[in-house]
Amino acid sequence: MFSTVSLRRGLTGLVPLVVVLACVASVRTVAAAEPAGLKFSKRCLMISPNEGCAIADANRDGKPDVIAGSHWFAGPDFIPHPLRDIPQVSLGFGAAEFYASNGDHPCDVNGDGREDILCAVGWYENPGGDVFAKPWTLHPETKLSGAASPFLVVDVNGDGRNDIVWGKGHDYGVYWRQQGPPKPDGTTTWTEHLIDKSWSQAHTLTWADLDGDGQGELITGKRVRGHGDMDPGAAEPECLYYYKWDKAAARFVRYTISPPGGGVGTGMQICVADLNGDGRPDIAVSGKTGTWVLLNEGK
Ligand SMILES: [Ca+2]
Ligand SMILES: [Ca+2]
Ligand SMILES: [Ca+2]
Ligand SMILES: [Ca+2]
Repeated sequence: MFSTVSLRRGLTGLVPLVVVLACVASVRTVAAAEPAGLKFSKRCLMISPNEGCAIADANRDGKPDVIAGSHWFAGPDFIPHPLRDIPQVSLGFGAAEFYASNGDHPCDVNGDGREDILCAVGWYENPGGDVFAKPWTLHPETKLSGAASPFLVVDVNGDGRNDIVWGKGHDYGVYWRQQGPPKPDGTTTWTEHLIDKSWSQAHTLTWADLDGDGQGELITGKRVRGHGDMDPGAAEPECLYYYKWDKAAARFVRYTISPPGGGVGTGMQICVADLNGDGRPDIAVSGKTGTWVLLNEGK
């Protein structure tokens, strides 16, 4: 039960050499920040310019593998195998104009049972019936500026209305936007709440139940040098966190997966799957500080 994320390449000339480190025993346990959370052991598989990764059973042996850039890594030991040649060139990503909700969660904004489309300019209402024949009405209430890709559509506070969780991909700030009751004309209403503004470049987010309590957690971290060195905080250290919703306090609480300067940052995707078959969801990320697997050791 692991998800497959489409492969993407992140190309930059900042790290000129591909260094495969999979056989090097670089495992160490990360002490979680307070309050005590899950512990993760982490391992760097490769340092390369690649910023995309996927988890899939590449060799069909029933064990999930990590695929990132020029190599795939056979689980559960993540032995590297060449996959393809990727020129070590420097390219900039074009500005993303379209943002998607996390495909693991329904993005029905207005609760009519039909999945809608959210993007930077707002949300497009699914008209129902033949969706190719009818116009989709744009609702600008959910317009986001510089949002992460993807951002998440999830009912954070459990009130039956889907909310939005998003980060600023090239600035400081991770937020959730709480959906309130609609106006009589159907206009959706939203209230923005800050989750964390202590680090920048939350370029990608995902949502998964890391601790097995049935509630999903927000997982995100710094995409190191997301726009070269142009973004606010670009020179600050890489980090990876999860945020757990505290129902009683009605806020997110942060837990550290890998602390600032701990080597682990994000790129374009955060993959979650049980990589070692122990029942606990693990994490794979790929960014300018390397391709990493983070094994969930529980509390
Ligand atoms: Ca496999
Ligand atoms: Ca809600
Ligand atoms: Ca959970
Ligand atoms: Ca596991």
